[in-house]
Amino acid sequence: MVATLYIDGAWRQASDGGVHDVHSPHDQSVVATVSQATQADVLAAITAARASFDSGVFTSWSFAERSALVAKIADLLERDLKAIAKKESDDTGKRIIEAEYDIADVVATFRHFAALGLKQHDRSVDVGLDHVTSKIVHEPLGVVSLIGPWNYPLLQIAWKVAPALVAGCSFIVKPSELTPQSAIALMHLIEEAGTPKGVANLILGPGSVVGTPLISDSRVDMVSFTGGLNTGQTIMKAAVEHVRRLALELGGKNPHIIFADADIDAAIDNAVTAAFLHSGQVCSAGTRLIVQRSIHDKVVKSIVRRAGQIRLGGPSDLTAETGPLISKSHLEGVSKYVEKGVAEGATLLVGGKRSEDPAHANGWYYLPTVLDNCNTKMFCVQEESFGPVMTVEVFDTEQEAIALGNDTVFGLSGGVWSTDSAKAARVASALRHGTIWVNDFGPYRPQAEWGGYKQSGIGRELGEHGLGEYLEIKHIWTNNSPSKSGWFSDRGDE
Ligand code: TXE
Repeated sequence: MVATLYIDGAWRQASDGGVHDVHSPHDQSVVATVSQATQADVLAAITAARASFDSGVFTSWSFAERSALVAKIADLLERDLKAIAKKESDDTGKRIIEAEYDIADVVATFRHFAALGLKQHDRSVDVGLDHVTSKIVHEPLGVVSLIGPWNYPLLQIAWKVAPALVAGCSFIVKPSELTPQSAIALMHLIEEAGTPKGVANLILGPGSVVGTPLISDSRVDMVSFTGGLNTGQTIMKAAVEHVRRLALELGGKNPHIIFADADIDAAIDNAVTAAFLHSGQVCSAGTRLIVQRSIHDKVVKSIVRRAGQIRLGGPSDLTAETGPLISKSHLEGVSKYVEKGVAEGATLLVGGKRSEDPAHANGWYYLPTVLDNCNTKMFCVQEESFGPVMTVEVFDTEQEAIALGNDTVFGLSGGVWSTDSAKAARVASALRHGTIWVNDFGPYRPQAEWGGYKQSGIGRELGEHGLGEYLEIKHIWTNNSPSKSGWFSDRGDE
């Protein structure tokens, strides 16, 4: 019996007994078999979450008590870090060491929110009247659907689960159907830590089957989603009827600007990492290189050489530097994207095809690819490939660099390299993206907000705002010396 759905404090099989095999992107072997929920299971999970929220079983806990719970989950995650990383590596095909870094980030996320929950969030407002006490208080938002992607499966879910718990929400988590194992492991720890029954629920299955109730049921107060733009738009449409609150992280097409006065060696090295880390399956990947014309040839030549040297390999290949793409359909999508780029005039300098290494024959390996001579009218510059594909554009002036960096519907992140700190600061300020790195690319910390401008999303995760997404704000006005308002005349019984 496969019972990997967690509903109302119990591990259950799907109501129709349905299961789903998870395949390794490295060699297509079956790495796990998990339950595949039905819509009836989703409705049961929503019912459990709603009942637990409305009962007050968790909302009655203080922030400090819920913080202690989240800190305990962090301890348990730390205890099981290697085992969870192995599951995540199996599901995603990423190297074990990378998966271990990711789970360490999950622990840090839980610790951040546990600490944040201890801060005083409520405040008094001076309304200018001695007899009035005015207080702003924060309350749990309600029942939330938490839907995650496959690229950083547990981390993206942790950014939602940890603040939801600290806030006192009840929730239904749905990881990507491609990478469910680490979410199952997390739910076991949430249970072990002593979370009240019905607060945390886990649903597994494809969005096309289990997604609809999660995003449209009237009992769900908010959907927090990380994934593709199209799915985000579907979720927004579903939110209209009940004016449901949303938190969306929808990816990006992130400019990485290198000025001629940059520390070129460091910039090149970071540009390679920014574009090809996790084979480009990173929402903040620096896949749009925007380089000053005078250094274009030098920078691109070096990046092409470095890209051609990147070693691909599976989870246990100790020489590997990055892994496969997540699925066959994603590999096909990336291949078509590159073909389209070449057809619209880009120059293919390296990669542009599947790995021909026999060791990769059964996996979804795509070579690191550089497309030169690109411009903002091109599909390959405007659309996200979510694969190892760097496009190159050139600029002459600072204003041109800024204009190029902002010529996108997305706004998640960007980078700027220059030794002129005033210029770098001007560019950082002018770029309309949620995170800007100056002379760096990629690092983040759970203490700092993360999220997008424009079509990269709505709201922020992490930082302090990342908790605020799961809280309602209430103003309580108390008149300590009641008197008549005197607005309307009292004319007696006339
Ligand atoms: O995402 P989907 P996919 C981008 C990236 C990628 C593209 C598509 O460009 O190529 O999105 O990836 C669930 N109702 N990012 O197809 O489909 C789904 O089951 C409710 C960016 O994998 O959006 C999964 O759990 N849920 C990104 C989650 O949504 C639905 C990370 C994401 O899947 C649903 C991943 C529905 N109707 C991809 N349809 C980032 N921002 O980091 C699907 N889902």
